[in-house]
Amino acid sequence: MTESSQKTVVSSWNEWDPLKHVIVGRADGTQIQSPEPAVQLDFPDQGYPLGTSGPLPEEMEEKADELLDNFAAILKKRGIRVDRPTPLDFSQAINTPDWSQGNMFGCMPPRDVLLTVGNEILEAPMSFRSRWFEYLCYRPLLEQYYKEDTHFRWETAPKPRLIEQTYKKDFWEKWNTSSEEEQWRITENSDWIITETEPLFDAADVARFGKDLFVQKSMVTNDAGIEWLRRHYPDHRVHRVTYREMLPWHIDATLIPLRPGLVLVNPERYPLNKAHNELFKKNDWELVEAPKSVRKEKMPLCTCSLWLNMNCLVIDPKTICVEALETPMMELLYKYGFEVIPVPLFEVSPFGGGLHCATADVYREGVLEDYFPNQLERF
Ligand code: ABU
Repeated sequence: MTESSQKTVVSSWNEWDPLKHVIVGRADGTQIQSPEPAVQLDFPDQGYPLGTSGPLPEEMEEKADELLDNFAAILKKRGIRVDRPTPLDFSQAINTPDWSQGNMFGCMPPRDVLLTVGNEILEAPMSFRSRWFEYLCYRPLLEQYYKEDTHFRWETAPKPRLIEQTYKKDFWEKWNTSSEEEQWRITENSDWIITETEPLFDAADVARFGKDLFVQKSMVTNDAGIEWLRRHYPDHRVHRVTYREMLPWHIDATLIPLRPGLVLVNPERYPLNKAHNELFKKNDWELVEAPKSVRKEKMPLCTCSLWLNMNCLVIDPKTICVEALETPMMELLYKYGFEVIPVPLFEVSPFGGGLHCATADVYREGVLEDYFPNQLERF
């Protein structure tokens, strides 16, 4: 059967079951967002100092789209059905009754917006005003899946107000004038920009391990958001996790499940709760530390870290996509018996991430399983 003749099935319980259908993002029209409370973008050497906004340069966008098309072609060649979002005009200003925002962001990282758990795809709230309408890029696909798979549960989390009270007043001023010691103190208390006024989370702060979901509290995910997920998935165990990382956003360069019993961890971002590693060990999981990236410098206009070398896409428990120049990561994975598919994607990073970020699962063949039968109390 060719990938395009596959029947539409929405189902994915974890990050490693055989991938059959996926969404790959697009770089088209991505913007440096105009000022908003959730984020501070300051690229003075690249033409976008603090307070300025506008499109990423055309030649960067062309290259990123070429790489994303190539990634989609690699997946299709493996028999995986690939769909693509429909970009909006991200340069347009947007309004809700509560606020106005000068422009939007883009639709390169579907992983940030769409959370697939079983036969459900959930549209995440998002805490950036510039990303409030990003779900619209995926609506044509979700509408299609809804018609074609009668078991598909299409869900959206409560749309947040993102009003003044959603954000801590003067957070950035305090952060920018704090000593490094003080910044680590803020980090260890997870005292980030967003308040607990309303539930907020990005889908990319969730790592899926069957019955267990690890959800990171971060710059874009608050405790109210984690509690919302806990109530929304009553048959799952939702673990709130934090790591020693300044200004964290998204768990997928920190904790990457590779297959049952094997998880890739970031050696610099250790968990702040010791129950985290205890739970893995109590259930015979091996935690393997990621090597550093071969890159010494990030791409211009990039808000992601160099740890995107960890941001791999698992195709099945024996096969994995890794960024094409990241040979130390490939060598590590060879040692664990993986077939590695090298995929060039570094130039896509300014558009919102790496291989995992650039995708969202629609269908992985597999069922809900319990990989952590030995639980800890209060975690
Ligand atoms: N969206 C993944 C970004 C994580 C990181 O920059 O480390």
